[in-house]
Amino acid sequence: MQDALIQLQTEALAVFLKVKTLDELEAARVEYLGRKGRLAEAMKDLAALDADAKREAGKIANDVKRTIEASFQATEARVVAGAAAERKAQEWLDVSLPGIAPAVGHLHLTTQAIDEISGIFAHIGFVRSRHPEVDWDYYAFESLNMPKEHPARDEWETFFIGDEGEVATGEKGKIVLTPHTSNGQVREIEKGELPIRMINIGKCYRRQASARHLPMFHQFEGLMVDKNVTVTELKGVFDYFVKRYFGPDRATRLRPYHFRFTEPSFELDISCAVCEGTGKIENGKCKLCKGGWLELGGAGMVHPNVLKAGGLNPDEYTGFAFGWGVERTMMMRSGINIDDIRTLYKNDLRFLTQF
Ligand code: FA5
Repeated sequence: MQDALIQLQTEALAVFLKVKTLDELEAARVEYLGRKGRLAEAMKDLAALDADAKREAGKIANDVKRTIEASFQATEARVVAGAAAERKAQEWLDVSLPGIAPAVGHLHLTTQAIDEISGIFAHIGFVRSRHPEVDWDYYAFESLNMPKEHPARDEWETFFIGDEGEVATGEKGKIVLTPHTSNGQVREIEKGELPIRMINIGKCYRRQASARHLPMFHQFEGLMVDKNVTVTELKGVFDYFVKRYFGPDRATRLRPYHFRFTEPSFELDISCAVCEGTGKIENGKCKLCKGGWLELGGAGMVHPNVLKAGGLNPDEYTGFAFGWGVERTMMMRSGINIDDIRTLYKNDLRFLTQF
């Protein structure tokens, strides 16, 4: 019995000496000092001894227990101190070293342009509004004087939302990804808060992809509706915007055009900065423009049928609207010289970090 106890002690001390982690320590404690551990097992054998032998062996057993417990405590102190030292070494930080500057990004150039454009219109009282980018074709076409099946709709190369080949329909017709921000016109008029000075900037989608076309792009749509609004106000707002955004030397002109939802309709041109509106450069024709003018976008006086669709009496109210592409407008000003408009959205940092 005594030999067995001494043997157990020798073994336990050797095991504790080898312990390196808290997990190993716990396993060794359970093995030797646990309620069902080796020492507890050995103590059970005491019961079978006679009184003298029991007293003698009991004394030895208590000594062995104290020795193993002392070894456990010393090991625990050693392992805890070792773990702390290791953590300290790992977490050590030289605060005197120069820092690593995090890479700071910036807003995408389209977002910068949107902020600037809305700021310019805010100065003349145009309030930024938001209208759905997924909408019923009623707002994208029908309310804009383009009845169902009207061929004018074709120009908008529209994406329809569908489910397994079936075009989804709702309360007000088929569901489309808005091909222009003009869907906001009747939605804004329907609010019934007059006069209206709205600037609606949003994403538009068309089934187009080329060096000059993006399948997803942005437009900014202006709408002014009040009593006695005329083409003069349209021209004034256009002039104001062009001088603020492109510079005080740029001239503007309206060119007759056709849209179903404006009457009369115009294309708006601005004078070319390269040839200063002359169409000529030193050794010939200006390559950037057509005869001194660059096309910015469409506009016109809101068609009476559109005012009616929004619940207004066209004999009482008039208005103008315009809708221009953010990306094209921004590229025209900055002179960003890219041969493919899709470069804007390729997420190539070599391009984006330049702006
Ligand atoms: C329209 O979308 C009319 N809703 C504009 C309008 C509004 C007219 C209000 C009258 C009154 P248009 O299809 O021409 O018109 O598009 C307007 C502008 O959006 C274009 O001049 C161009 O700058 C931009 N744009 C059109 N399609 C694309 C495209 N796929 N990628 C990039 N820009 C585009």
